[in-house]
Amino acid sequence: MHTRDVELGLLSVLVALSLAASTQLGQAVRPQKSAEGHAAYLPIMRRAPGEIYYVATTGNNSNPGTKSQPWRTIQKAADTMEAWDTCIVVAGDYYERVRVTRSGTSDGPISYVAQGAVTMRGFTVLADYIKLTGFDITDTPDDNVDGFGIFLRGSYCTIEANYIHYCTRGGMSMYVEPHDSAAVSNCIIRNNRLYKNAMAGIQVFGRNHLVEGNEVWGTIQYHPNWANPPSWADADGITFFGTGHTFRKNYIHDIKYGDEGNVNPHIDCFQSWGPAYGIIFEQNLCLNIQEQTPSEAGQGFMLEGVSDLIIRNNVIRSFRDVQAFGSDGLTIVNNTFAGNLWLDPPQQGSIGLNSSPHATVLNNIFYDRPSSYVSADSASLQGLAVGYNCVYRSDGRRPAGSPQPNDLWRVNPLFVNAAGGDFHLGANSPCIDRGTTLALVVNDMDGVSRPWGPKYDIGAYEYAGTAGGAPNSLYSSSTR
Ligand SMILES: [Ca+2]
Ligand SMILES: [Ca+2]
Repeated sequence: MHTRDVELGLLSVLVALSLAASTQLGQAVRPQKSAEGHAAYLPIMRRAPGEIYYVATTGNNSNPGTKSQPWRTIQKAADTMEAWDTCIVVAGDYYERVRVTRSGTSDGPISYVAQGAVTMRGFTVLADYIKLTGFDITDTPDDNVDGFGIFLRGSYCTIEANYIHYCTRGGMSMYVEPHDSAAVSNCIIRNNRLYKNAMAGIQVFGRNHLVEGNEVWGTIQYHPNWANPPSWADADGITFFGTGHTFRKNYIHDIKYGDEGNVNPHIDCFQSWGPAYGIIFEQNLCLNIQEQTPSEAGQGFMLEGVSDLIIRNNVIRSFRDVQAFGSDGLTIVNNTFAGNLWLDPPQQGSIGLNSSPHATVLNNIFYDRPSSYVSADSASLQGLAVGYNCVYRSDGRRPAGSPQPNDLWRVNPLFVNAAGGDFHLGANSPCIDRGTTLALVVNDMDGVSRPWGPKYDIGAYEYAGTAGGAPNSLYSSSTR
């Protein structure tokens, strides 16, 4: 994944450089699409990796697609472009749904770039090595495929910096059968904003995707333009299936009970009903601290039939943090779970394990959790490792449940500003250097290396003296 990041970063540079080149230059030095080694072309490709086409609302599809004579539709570009090519879509309202069926190559993706505010009805991508950047997508049709802002069935695609809102079926879906099929793999979903879409901001299927830096809020169960919705629709942040994914630095917030269409939305920041296995969640911020009724309340993770998940360095604010049913091997380490005492009386534990053995719950802070911090049925006691957690109620009352080995039980973690939502550890926090060493936790919510000082801290943030403690600027709320 890291190697691929570097490669894609290089390609981004190549595309950026190509934007400065004239179309004529691009034509003159276009690399051959043969089986020959591409290394020999690198010096040329750095100047112009492919055609640069233009689309504008003032254009015409009989034009050559140059800057001075642009095409009228993005679909024309989709039906024309080949590997290495880029289309620049000039600002305007296109009101078209684009179907992408032509693939790029590993070293020459096909790129669609919005230049300014480009409003359109989204993409159905049935191809590999595609990049979509910067589109404003809404008003999708009432359709199980085209109803998503972006429907993606392909591999090695990059979906970046798009604003996808109020779409009839959901913000984005990578649906595939079986859910862990390699036919949809190795994509990057980064820095998109997904507002008020049906069911979920992002639905992830397939293998080995990186889902990073996205903001999801305002999801609704039922879109008014969805004629016959199923009875099982929820309003969630991200739903996930498949294997090998990393979910990092996503910000999920303000999916609300009582919003339009939210009757019984079962709101979770992350949900899966499997299969889903071998997946990492890190540095995400989930704000879902609300309840409709005592049994219908916001959750961090709702898991069923999943295995081998790593949940580390996240800040989760919800009614119940991780609810697991029929799952195996959940590793929940170095998170900060901050609840709210008005959510009394409690339901099941903050971490609720039902027929879910081999769980690990270490180095977490449970702050103002009215329920037991871990609740495990007899089947879930098998292989359960729990301890080194900090558990505290700000009203001074004894938390439900009982302390586990090496816990800081009824010890105030002394956050920088809990009331203001800043859960960095203050300089005098008793959680500093009180965690256990965990090989699979190498940094913290901010990316600070662990351990700072002699030992691991408890919670999502490692105290790093003057080097740390600043509010996390990654998560600034949208102004929509
Ligand atoms: Ca849900
Ligand atoms: Ca430390």
